[in-house]
Amino acid sequence: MLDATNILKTLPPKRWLAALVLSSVLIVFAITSTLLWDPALTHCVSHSLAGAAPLAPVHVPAQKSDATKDNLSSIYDTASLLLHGTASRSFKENLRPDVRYITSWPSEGFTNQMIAYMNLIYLGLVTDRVPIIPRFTPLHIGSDKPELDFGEVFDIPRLQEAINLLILQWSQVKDPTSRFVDDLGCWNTQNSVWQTSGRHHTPPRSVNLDISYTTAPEWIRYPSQLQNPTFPHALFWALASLAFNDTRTWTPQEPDPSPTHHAVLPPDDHLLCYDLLYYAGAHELFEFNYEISPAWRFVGQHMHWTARIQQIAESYTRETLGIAPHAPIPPYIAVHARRSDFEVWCKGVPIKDCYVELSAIARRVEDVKAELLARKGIRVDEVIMTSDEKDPEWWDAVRELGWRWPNHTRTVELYGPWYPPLIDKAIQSGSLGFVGTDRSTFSSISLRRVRSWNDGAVRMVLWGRPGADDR
Ligand SMILES: Nc1nc2c(ncn2[C@@H]2O[C@H](COP(=O)(O)OP(=O)(O)O)[C@@H](O)[C@H]2O)c(=O)[nH]1
Ligand SMILES: *[C@@H]1O[C@H](CO)[C@@H](O)[C@H](O)[C@H]1NC(C)=O
Ligand SMILES: *[C@@H]1O[C@H](CO)[C@@H](O)[C@H](O)[C@H]1NC(C)=O
Ligand SMILES: *[C@@H]1O[C@H](CO)[C@@H](O)[C@H](O)[C@H]1NC(C)=O
Repeated sequence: MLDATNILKTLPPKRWLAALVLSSVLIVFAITSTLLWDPALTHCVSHSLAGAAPLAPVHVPAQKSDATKDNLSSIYDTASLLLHGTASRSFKENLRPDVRYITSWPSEGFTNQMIAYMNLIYLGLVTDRVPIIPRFTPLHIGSDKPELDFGEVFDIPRLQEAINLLILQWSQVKDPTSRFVDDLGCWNTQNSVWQTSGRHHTPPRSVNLDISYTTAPEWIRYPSQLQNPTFPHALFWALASLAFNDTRTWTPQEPDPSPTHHAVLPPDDHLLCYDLLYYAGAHELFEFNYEISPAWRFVGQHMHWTARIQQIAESYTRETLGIAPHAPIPPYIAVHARRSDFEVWCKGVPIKDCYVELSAIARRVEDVKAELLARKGIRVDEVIMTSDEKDPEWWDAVRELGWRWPNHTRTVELYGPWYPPLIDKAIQSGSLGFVGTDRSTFSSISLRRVRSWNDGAVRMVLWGRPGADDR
């Protein structure tokens, strides 16, 4: 890559001055054009260059009504810009020809789905398309459980404003009770690695699609994963390039027929669709674990809880700490001890020697306290434990440390099956110090929130054998 400093190095000494003047002019020009940059204008320009018909803006309109913040109905106002009307029988009836859309499907537990949707929205930014986000789907908590709208959890108006991109939910596009099965052509980004398993990702039941998949080219993969693929990670910009025609010098594979109607459809250009974006990143595997994560920095950190989730979590926090309903919440440290089904990682090590140890957690809590005192001059005494552990003896040991935990006895009954972990996540994200369990995505995203939102002190505890966290 050539940048200003490299240009200087490659020139003979006498021409340095000229190059310096030239690069200064270029820098001034770059700064001026950045200052004058108008997202709406650039948007139109980039699309007219592509030779396509003029598109409706996918960005947040300049004159917003005052009612946008924390007002669920304003989400539906935004939909009126991007759809023909209210949720329809077939999604195709509702898409506007002058808007381009992008979508993808869920897999695994809540956090995996949240990461996949964060990546979907980031790819929406990268491709200038409106993301249509599926509901959270009960793949781990039992298929008899209800699906959950993204907008019930995350504050979409605030997100749209922060990232300057409009967002839709599938439940706005297609009536979730519609029995109509739409056909759609999508990219299969997983199969070239996990070929044998037939892992065709499916949308939530309420979206009701019959999908014809086209296997994406091999070069979407991380170079490091081509030879010895462990995880089917794909690169954001390689995925994005599938949305553009003018660089396409290759011929896509034949689409697989859809399972129900045996429709053979190339990947749709109006509603661009990928099977799964959980394994996507720019440079690192499982990139949400690292500060570099562009999906986190450009999207994830702007996915704040809805006011309702925030209020519920705060009332649980107050109850846990034993403070009055409207009293201010003191700074606290949150712990996430991920146990329950993590024995898959233990590989023969007995669970009692494998799972994250309380003594190791307690050491990291002390680290966090010390950092908060040194860095912020704040003494934090309160520690809130959150965990999926069921064993009452383990909880007795937590009590002996002087720590407390939210009482979820009535949470499912009051709010439904998604809420115990949601409330625990929101409690974690409100902490000034966070201690999580290594290899848990649940912990990892809470760690990111505490860093991005609260400038908090954070640690991950290692585990897998006795003394795993000794360092
Ligand atoms: N209520 C509650 N549930 C938890 C907690 N930790 C884990 N779970 C449950 O275990 C699941 C973990 O799955 P996931 O979110 O994908 O995270 P990961 O498996 O830790 O990477 C969650 O969705 C919860 O159902 C916790 O601290 N509190
Ligand atoms: C929400 O927005 C709608 C229209 O934008 C408005 O009529 C309504 O009063 C708002 N509700 C609240 C609670 O602010
Ligand atoms: C890509 O090519 C297809 C078929 O030629 C065309 O229908 C579509 O509009 C093109 N997409 C873009 C973004 O130009
Ligand atoms: C938790 O809540 C339930 C029901 O509200 C209550 O009966 C129980 O005593 C509470 N447990 C603790 C430890 O406070």
